[in-house]
Amino acid sequence: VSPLANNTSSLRPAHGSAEVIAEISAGLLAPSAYTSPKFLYDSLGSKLFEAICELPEYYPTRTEARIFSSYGDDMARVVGEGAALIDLGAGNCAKAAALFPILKPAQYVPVDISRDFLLGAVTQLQQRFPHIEMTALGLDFSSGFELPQHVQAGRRVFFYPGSSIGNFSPSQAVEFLRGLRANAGADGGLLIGVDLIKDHAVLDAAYDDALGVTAAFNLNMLRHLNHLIGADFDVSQWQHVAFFNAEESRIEMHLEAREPLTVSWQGGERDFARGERIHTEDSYKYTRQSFATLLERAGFATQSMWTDDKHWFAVIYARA
Ligand code: AVJ
Repeated sequence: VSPLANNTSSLRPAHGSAEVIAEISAGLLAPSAYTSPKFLYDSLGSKLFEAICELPEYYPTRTEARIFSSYGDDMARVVGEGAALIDLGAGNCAKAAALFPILKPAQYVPVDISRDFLLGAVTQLQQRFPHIEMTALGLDFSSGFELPQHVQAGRRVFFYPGSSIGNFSPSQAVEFLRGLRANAGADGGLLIGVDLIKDHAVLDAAYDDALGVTAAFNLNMLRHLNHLIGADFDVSQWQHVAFFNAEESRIEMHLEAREPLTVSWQGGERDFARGERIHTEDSYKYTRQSFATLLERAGFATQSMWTDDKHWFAVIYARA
């Protein structure tokens, strides 16, 4: 059985849909230009993100992995076996795969906007774990999505590691998590990774590394936009900017024009002054208490939390 659920590759246009073009245009034409961070992830973007996870400055992936390996058995007891594990933003599926031996899911449903990258990963994974029923969904889950009929209803465990919840504002996060809770089933829940507030220099370095991999990751969005909306961004005219905004408790990433320039795309055009920016990503940081409160607001009842010695990152299981 092919793990590919929405097998539409032959029907898909090479470029973005009219909806995607309208969404991106609206952001680029706003008084302060912005784009959704989901457009960071074409195939190259997904690979650059994998490289980011290897950087000494980018502590979240490594810290979270350490929490999983230290407390995995404890987590497995709390989560229970035989769930449908729904992996949001699965990417290369490595985090979930590492948990299969202890969580023993019956079904695995990885979801990722970077469809081709995801399918490559799942095809390999299905061979390593033939007894787990796998269904890959290549879609944007940020605005809600439907699970296929055959995904068991009673015990759905949403797996949302890596602190990707940080891409939502806190109020958007509550709304998104409410939707997950409503779909988890009576015995289901949410296993989620959250990045915690820490020394600002540590945060800044994690999003502006010495090698410039995060800069390449951010700038690659312009190449992706050229493809999606037929834009003519010249990457060399832009630079990566990232910093912790303490008032908002978030890392902000921007692309800043190095010189006055004009960008045109299908149905749009805009001038940028030197120093003008496109806001490309927010990555909200929480305290253990502020995130527990956010989960409560989303309707989750009981919570178990695991963290590292320095309290840099937290993994939480919240019961639906
Ligand atoms: C995948 C959203 C968790 O916010 O840390 C990494 C993305 N951006 N470096 C994060 C990201 C720049 C990452 N998430």
